[in-house]
Amino acid sequence: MGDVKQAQMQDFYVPRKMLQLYDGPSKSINDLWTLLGRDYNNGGYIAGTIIKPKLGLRPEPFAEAAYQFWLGGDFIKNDEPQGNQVFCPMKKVIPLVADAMKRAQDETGEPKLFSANITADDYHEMHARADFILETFGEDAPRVAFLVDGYVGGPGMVTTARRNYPEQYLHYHRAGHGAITSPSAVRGYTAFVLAKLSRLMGASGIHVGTMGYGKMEGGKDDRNIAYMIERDSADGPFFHQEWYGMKPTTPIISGGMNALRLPGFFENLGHGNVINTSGGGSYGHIDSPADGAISLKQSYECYLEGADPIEFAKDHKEFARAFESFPGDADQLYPGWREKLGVHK
Ligand code: CAP
Ligand code: MG
Repeated sequence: MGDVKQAQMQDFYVPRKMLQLYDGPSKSINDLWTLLGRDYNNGGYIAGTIIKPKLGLRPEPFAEAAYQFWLGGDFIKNDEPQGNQVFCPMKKVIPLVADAMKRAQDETGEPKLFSANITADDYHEMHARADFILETFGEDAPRVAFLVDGYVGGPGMVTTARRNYPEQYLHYHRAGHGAITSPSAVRGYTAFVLAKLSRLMGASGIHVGTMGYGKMEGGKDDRNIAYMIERDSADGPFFHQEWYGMKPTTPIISGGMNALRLPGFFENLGHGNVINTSGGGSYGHIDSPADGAISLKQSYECYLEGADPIEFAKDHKEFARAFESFPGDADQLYPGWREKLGVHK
């Protein structure tokens, strides 16, 4: 191997017989659409957030932040360090989040989804957390997804969750992956390879970055990552892959996103059948987290209608207020927005 200076896996192909040896996902975005009362095949955009700030929130403010977002949005995930912290023990916060979900569902008349971080340092602890969460959510347990930091925990942790909790949507969070997938790395494998592997392992959804529209590394062509995991037949950078009916893995779009960045993102991807989690993009909305959530949904409507975002903002208040909430983005993406929207500050 001394002759090999650098080696980076950029693609791989799985023949049909080998494909059958893998679990693949047990649940998909189609199941989430059903839970949300939407069309099974084409349920559209799922507006989500991540509870922010990442660290420091005690159980009560944490659950309050969840409630405030759910008044307008669909899906909440824990942030990666939010599993079981001394200042916010899982046993205290989870009952409060379950109660917040119930109250938000009662208040809005809409089903809500929570992706609970069960990542732990060992197998038994992960199970204990998963069981405690399902028991605590009770009748709402079907609306709970499990978030596993699959890069940190490794494929064994993902498969453990896949096989033991096949009724839950399995959310693959990839924190840390950049150490080997960054385009600046000279060895390892790419984010494309990571995503393709995750479908084999049985992830229901995995983060695929923001294709250049958010805060992380990435570019427009990364839409191929999404196509490979969501389609039954797709082209990778080198190989064509047929999935022979293996369930799809949802592209989860996250990292520095907000309502202003989404219309371009949808345009580039060509659809909006994704889960998007906008942390800062929701909690940073000038009016409220619920207004932040509504602004995200409106940006999807704007895209579907093919409307000009500034024109659309004129009769969609929450979306319009996103311009004032994220003025740096507004200046860059929509020059002249202040005059056109009559905002003079
Ligand atoms: C996003 C996020 C997600 C990243 C993960 C964060 O927060 O919670 O964990 O998106 O990266 O901690 O940065 P914001 P990726 O919405 O506030 O930016 O999706 O690329 O795997
Ligand atoms: Mg995070």
